[in-house]
Amino acid sequence: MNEKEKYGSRNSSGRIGLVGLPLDIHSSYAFGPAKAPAIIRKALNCSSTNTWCESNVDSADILEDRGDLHLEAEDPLEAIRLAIDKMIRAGFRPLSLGGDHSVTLPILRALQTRWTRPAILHLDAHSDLYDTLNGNRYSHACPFARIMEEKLASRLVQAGIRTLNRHQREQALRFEAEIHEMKDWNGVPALRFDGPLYISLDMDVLDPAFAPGVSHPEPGGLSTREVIRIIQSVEAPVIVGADLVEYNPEFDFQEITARAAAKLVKELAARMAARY
Ligand SMILES: [Mn+2]
Repeated sequence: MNEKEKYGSRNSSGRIGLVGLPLDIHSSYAFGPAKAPAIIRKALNCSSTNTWCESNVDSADILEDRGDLHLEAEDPLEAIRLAIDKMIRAGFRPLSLGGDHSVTLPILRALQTRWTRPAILHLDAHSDLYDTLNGNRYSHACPFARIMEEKLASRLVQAGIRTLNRHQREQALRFEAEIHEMKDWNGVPALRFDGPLYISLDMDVLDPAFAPGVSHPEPGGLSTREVIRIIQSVEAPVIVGADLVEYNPEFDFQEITARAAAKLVKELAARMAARY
C-alpha cells in the first residue's frame, strides 16, 4: 500500500471537508470567534511552515477546503445543520473552523444522516453542560446538554475540564459524561472508542500560555503538545468529523493562538485520514 492509499482522502469513510463557521452570536462574554476561520486559514497557509502533518502525510492532500458558510440567515444554527448535512451527503466528513461552541449541536444533528449517535471526545476547559445560560438554551455554554438530551451521541467523554460548578456536576451525572478533570491529570489518558467518534476541540482546553486568544482563558490547562498527543493517540475505528472552536482573534497575541489552531487542524485532519 502506498502512502496515498494508506492516508488517501478518498477512503471509504469519505473525504475531509474543511469548512468555516463564522458565528459568535451565542457567545456569552466576548465576541470575536466569527472572525476566526479566515485567520486560521491564513496561519494554515503561512509560508513560515509547511503543510505536512507530523504523521508523514501532507494536509494539502487530505483536506478539501469548502470555504466559509454564510450565516446571516435568521436561524444560523439550522443553516449550519443544512450545510453540513449537504456536505455529508456529498461524501465529506466535516472538519469545521468555529465559531463559538454553539456550532457543535447542529453538526451533531446533521451527522445522524450517516453516523447514528457517534461517541464524542470533547476537549475543553469547560464542560458546556449548562441547561441554559443568560436565558439562552443555545448558548455556547449549553451545546452538550442539548446533544445529550436529543440523544445525538452514544458517549460523551470530556478532557481538560477545570471549571465545573455544582450545576454542571449534576448535569454531568445526569448525562453520564465521562470527565477527565485537570485536577486529576496524570498525563494523556488512554482514550478508546469502539465505534464512530466525533472530536470537538475548544481552543481554551489549552493553557492560556499556549493559547491566549480565546474568550474564556482558564489557567491550569494543557500544552499544545499534550493536545496533539491526545489527537494522535485516541483509538477509534473512524473519526466522523471534528470541530475546532472558540478561537478569538481579538484576544490573540502575535498570532500564537492562530498558529496553534492551524497546527491542531492539521493533526486532526491527519488523524481523520488515518486508517486504523
Ligand atoms: Mn471552553
